[in-house]
Amino acid sequence: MAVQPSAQSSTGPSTQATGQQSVTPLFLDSSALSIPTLTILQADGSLMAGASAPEIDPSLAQKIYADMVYTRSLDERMVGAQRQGRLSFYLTCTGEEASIAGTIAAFKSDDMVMGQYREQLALRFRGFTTEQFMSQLFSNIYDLGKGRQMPVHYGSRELNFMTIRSPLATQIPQAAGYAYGQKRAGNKACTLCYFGEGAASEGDFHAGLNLAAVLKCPVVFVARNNGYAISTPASQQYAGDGIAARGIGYGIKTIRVDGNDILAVYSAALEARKLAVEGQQPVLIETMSYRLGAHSTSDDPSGYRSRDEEQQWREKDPIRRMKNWLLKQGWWDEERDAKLYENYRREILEQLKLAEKHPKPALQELITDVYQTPPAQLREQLQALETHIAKYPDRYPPLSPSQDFGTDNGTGNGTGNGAVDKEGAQP
Ligand SMILES: Cc1ncc(C[n+]2csc(CCOP(=O)(O)OP(=O)(O)O)c2C)c(N)n1
Ligand SMILES: [Mg+2]
Repeated sequence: MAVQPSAQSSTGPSTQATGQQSVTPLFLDSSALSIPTLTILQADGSLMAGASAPEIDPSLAQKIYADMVYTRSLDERMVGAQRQGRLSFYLTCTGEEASIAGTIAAFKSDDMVMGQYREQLALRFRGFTTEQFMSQLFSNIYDLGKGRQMPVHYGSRELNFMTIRSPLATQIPQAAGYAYGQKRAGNKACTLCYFGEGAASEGDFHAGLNLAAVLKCPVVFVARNNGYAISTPASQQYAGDGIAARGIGYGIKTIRVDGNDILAVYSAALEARKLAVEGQQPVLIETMSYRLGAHSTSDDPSGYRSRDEEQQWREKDPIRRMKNWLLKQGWWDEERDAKLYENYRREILEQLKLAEKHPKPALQELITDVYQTPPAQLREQLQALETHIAKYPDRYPPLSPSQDFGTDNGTGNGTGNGAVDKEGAQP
């Protein structure tokens, strides 16, 4: 006999199951859930039979494409710079450009973005300049983060892009909470939160999704399923049906899309934002793609996956697929394409050369902007660091000249102690 749920009070927790009752024990497995993958665009740039492209302006389509090309160029150049010993570390978005471009393009500039570390394209879409990328990567005096973070941990208050943090999945409950704030403010903005399928194994993923579902927070979660968490393939990360199945489990509207298909990602993201803002609820998009590059410049994928596998995915390149569609639309040509790559390469190289020559922030910057008046132990540590660097000067890069620390003026913007004013500064 089926167990009957107890009667519900109007205020008590809901234990009422939905669906039909059964009179024999029936255990469900993942076959009970069949999650389709939205695909619109084929490799040759034509649409799938019966599919239609989302409404999109030629100029927006061209911008999306240009930003994808920009990110690919930036990634190639910066991996090269790391190999030359000019940069300590880098992470690419290579292969996943459509997952980022198609989502960010569907959101408004006052929507908050919380990324993992492979979403530089979202920043670019919002106007982050090459100079700003380089300043962060080289931790120079113009870095908005004052050189305190590892490379690729970008952030921009102006562009509503929350600073990237290293501990995986921490952005997920933060995004739920931030979106709850947006809901309470009633400002019709939402939060766009990116993470990898590996990060979805963290407890924070479950806490964040459940929080967002129960409190009906306007947040769109984008799970970039790129097949790997460093060297661990997705097949060793979970036994269920990807990340999408979990969204449904939490009572969140969920869609799975071909992450190499810009039109599929964009149309899903447009709808997702609408559901989040107009319906005041969370949404989950799982983008199925592949991390074409190494996990980071500290990784070598040849030890854990085959060249054949990489080649199969290279053939599904999201940038080439979009270009083929643009060409078919008559919105692009080969001459413009060649120029675009050439201009980006030149611009990135020029800015790289400039950025690496600028000094690093003054040491005192390490302890500004946290406390109005830095406490004694921080001052002591700074003093010890200064003594250490003075002893081994050739081991450290040139720093911006130290100023007398004096008393902080309490502005909390790092400009009250004589350090370089990076907010307003231009090289
Ligand atoms: C809490 C925590 N555990 C482990 C790590 C080390 N780590 C950095 S990236 C990564 C893999 C993440 O994989 P995924 O979420 O799929 O993102 P992808 O790199 O594939 O984009 C791991 C284990 C970390 N940064 N934080
Ligand atoms: Mg991954």
